[in-house]
Amino acid sequence: MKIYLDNNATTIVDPYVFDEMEPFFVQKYGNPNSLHYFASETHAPLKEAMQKIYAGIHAPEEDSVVITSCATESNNWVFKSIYNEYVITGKKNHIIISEVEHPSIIATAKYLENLGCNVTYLPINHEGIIEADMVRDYITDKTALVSIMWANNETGAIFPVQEIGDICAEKDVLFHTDAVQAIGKTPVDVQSFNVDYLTMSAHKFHGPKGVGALYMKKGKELTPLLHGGSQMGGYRSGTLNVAGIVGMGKAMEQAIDALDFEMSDIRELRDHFEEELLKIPDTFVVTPREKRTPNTILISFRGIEGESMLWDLNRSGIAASTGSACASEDLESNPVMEAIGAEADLAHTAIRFSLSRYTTEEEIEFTLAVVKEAVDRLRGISSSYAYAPEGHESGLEAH
Ligand code: 7TS
Repeated sequence: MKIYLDNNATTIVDPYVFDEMEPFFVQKYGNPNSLHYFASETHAPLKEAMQKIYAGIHAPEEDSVVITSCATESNNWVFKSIYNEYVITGKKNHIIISEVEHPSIIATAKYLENLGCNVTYLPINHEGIIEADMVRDYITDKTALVSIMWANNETGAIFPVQEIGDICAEKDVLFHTDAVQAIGKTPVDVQSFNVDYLTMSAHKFHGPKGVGALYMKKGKELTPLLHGGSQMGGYRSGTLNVAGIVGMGKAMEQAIDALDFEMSDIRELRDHFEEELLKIPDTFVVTPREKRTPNTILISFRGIEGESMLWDLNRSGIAASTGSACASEDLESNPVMEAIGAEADLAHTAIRFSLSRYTTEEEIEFTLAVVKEAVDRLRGISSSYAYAPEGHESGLEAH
């Protein structure tokens, strides 16, 4: 049996999405900007796909959705655009982010710091959540942008974007949210709160890899990223990724259709999985379940290196993660666990299980049995577990 529980890294392409994309490789392969039949037969599918993306986030027609190659690009773009529009021009020079943003935000912020921008990295609280009031405390008249993710990819923690958006609007500061882990897991409606820019990625909601998007509210600035053509309103030139855009549109439609299922049935399956995992002694989960996306569990097994657990799981055909795939080739501890102040040995023991609407009960029962066996085996040979003092403080609360 092969079991995929790493859906925060990427997801299987929905078969309906694949079907919808397929004709655009060997049949309808025209360049949409050409002046013949091959071009024109792509126009309606592209328009329809864009409408589905707009509808998925409730974006009004006058706002912009610019297609990119991935969320990393969307995130880089917003930050570098802010640098161009505000920092170089001397208008403002400060950006606020959380210290648990995805590396595509943190690394870009650090890059801009080297270019003279001031960056504030807000800490998370003991539940792994950013408190909106903290954003207010750090905004100054030099703050150009606040960028706080909607849902954290490691823990699934949902951040208070509504309140943060209100604070930014009140202080006249631009607000960007990386909604990569929110789409398809919680309702996303850009008209229901104050947001200026929002990042998405198709492969996180059963769409293809290599296509993402950046939403931008009407009247906001964005420096063109790629020059040389008129595509995407001149913001991002280059021949359109027709199959990718069609796929992203269909994936968005499917994700919205499946949202209730995700928020009820998948949540229930996740909760059952987590309850059973927490029956294993010395296990810890940071963020309370009701404050998380319905599909994610980040759990620590004291005394067991995350990588050892992954090895045992992988041998049984189960794919999980010790955190973001972007960082997991080195044996670093989990960044969220560190940010929360967990002691180093516990930060190294975190395993992320992320479910999807394709995850079955049978897969979860099998995984539970494998995890229990792995815990017994690995604790049996773990010197750190054997020597852990009684009543050892974890820095975390068990849930
Ligand atoms: N933002 C968030 C919140 C993410 O979780 C990821 C990918 C990205 C941006 C980057 O997306 P991409 O479209 O550029 O690939 N996160 C993960 C992860 O948690 N494990 O592997 C990739």
